[in-house]
Amino acid sequence: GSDVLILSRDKNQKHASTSHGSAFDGVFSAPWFPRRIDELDQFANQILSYGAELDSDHPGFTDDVYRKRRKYFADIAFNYKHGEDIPIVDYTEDEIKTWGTIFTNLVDLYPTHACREFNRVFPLLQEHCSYKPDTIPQLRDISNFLHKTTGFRLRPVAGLLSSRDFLAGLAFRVFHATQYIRHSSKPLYTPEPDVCHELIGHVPLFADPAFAQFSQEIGLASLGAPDEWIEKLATCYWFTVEFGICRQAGKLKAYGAGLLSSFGELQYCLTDKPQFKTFEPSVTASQVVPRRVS
Ligand code: NLE
Ligand code: FE2
Repeated sequence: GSDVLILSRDKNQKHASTSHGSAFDGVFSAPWFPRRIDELDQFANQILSYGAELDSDHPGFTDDVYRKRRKYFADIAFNYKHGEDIPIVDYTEDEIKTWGTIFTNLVDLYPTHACREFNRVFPLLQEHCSYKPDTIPQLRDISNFLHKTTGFRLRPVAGLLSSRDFLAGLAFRVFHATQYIRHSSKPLYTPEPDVCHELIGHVPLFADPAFAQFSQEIGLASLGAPDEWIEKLATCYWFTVEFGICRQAGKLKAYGAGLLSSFGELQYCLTDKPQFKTFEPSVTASQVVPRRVS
């Protein structure tokens, strides 16, 4: 299973020591990384920014109701421990309306714009997981669905994680997901992840066995890796899982979650305006990311 990684461990130390066998008879020092799935709990208090601290250019910056709401979601995630049921949230009418706008616009584009794997899973989510315009599905239900399908699980996250922590989650088939929704003034595009991005953009492909495997492998490669490698893996992740486009039956199709959850981007990405580059891990890894929001 993916819950436990069996390696020698040296607890409570920033750098874990891993003894190597004959060829290298010394102690190799690597950055600390979780060996067990419940050690992911430690990431909760080392997030880069907390949910309620919005930048001044955020559409919800001057909206007190929205800020309170963000704080509420951040607290849920902050207090969450591995193995607990993810708390069920009562979304407000306003929030459901935002979800509905996004959902309705996107479903019309999927037959022509989304990759085949996405289109295969999406109807299952509509059928079994309340994917519809008037309900925001609960992370708890989706996590259970994914766990039965590919062993992936969701874990609520209070803010931005470092790339290192985020990728380490994937090694255990854990996807850190936000639970709040974007501000209602800008439904069709947000630069930061929200519940729509996670559930509509990411979840369908985490239910695909090959994609789930690929995602876990990026995570495994990250464990204990030096910072420069983390940066490269995160960049590969960005240009595939987040913004990847593939060719199927001679046509370009989106499979990146950042495209699949944004009406504006999904339309734009298959026009002749964006610059397309072939995925070559060693080259892509060094590509400059214009703006990164994890
Ligand atoms: N642009 C995406 C959306 O509007 O859903 C979110 C991208 C998060 C990396
Ligand atoms: Fe994402």
